[in-house]
Amino acid sequence: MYTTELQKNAQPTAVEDPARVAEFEARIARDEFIEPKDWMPEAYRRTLVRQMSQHAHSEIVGMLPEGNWITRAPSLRRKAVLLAKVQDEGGHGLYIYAAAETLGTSREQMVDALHSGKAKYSTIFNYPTLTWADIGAIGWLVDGAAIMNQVPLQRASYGPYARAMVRICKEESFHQRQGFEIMMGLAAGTAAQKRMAQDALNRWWWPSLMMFGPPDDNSPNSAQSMRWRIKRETNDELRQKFVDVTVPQAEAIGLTIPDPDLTWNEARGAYDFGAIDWDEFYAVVRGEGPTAKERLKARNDAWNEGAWVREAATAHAAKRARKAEAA
Ligand code: FAQ
Repeated sequence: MYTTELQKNAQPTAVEDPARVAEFEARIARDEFIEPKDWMPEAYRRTLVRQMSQHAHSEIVGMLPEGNWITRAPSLRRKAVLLAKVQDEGGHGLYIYAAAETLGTSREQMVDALHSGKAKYSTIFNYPTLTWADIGAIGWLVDGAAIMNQVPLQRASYGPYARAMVRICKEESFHQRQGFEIMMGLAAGTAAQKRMAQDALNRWWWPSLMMFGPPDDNSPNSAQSMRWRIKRETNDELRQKFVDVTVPQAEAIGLTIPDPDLTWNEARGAYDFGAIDWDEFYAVVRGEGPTAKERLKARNDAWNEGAWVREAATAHAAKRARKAEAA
């Protein structure tokens, strides 16, 4: 995959000055933000480019499953809200691409990796949106999971990433509520509407738990990312928190989490939940998800069809620059 290749192709770095490494680590220990012009170990830079580019791609590809429903939203209000949400996701992608560029990787390189199919993006966006209730389920569960993961990233050690997350989390919080409101309406509606809401929950629940990544004992990047304070909580810790806040929400609207093993564990003060199908997760990561080909084609088509806009904007900018020079 892309990131592994990036690491393989990297030139062996000169041995890093131990004094600089020690100073960097001391800054991390003091919880200082690392800024673009500060010295940082090459491996830290590569880890950030890996995670941030995957994150930005997820936001952009994440526009597609919901975009599918803009023309079919059941009312003008729902359409306006969904349109605004999908635009927000595009904005999130742009903030994170811009933050990742401060590490010396160009937007073109990142976008090329996505369009050629080399880059990873979140598994969750390789599932289809079959009914309107899926839009509710995405807002409630997918944005809910995204917030759980992104709140700690507001304190990630790399300043531009952490600051991008502050605004993103505010917007994601609105997205989560709009999704829950859709589900609440459907669950309190006709029997057919409630069935539709339950069906969407059944299909999106397990993929939402997979969003948090592999279990901690099989997460090759976690330990180092935690040491560098890029990640502040592990995949399993965040997954557990998500289950614990979401189960009571489902109960409040009369929907059932599709997990026969779900039980409240008094001693842990947390829910025990059933086994996740990690074979499915790794298959989706490998690009075998139900809508993987469709998503990649949609991104490539949008890029190719937008070529004339990029060319026109570049020509206009060049004209303005020439005028400014002549003045
Ligand atoms: N999908 O060692 P770890 C959103 C990969 S934004 C695909 O645990 P790490 C907004 C991982 O990259 C959703 N691949 O890795 C929205 C690594 O591969 P690599 C995205 C996954 O980085 C809502 C390998 O497995 N959010 O939803 C996944 O320490 C609604 C081993 O894993 C972010 O990206 C996965 N689910 O932890 C938009 C948040 N999980 O790179 C529209 C930032 C793992 O070695 C509508 N990212 N992999 O080749 C993170 O917090 C972390 O990168 C994790 C993974 C937690 C995702």
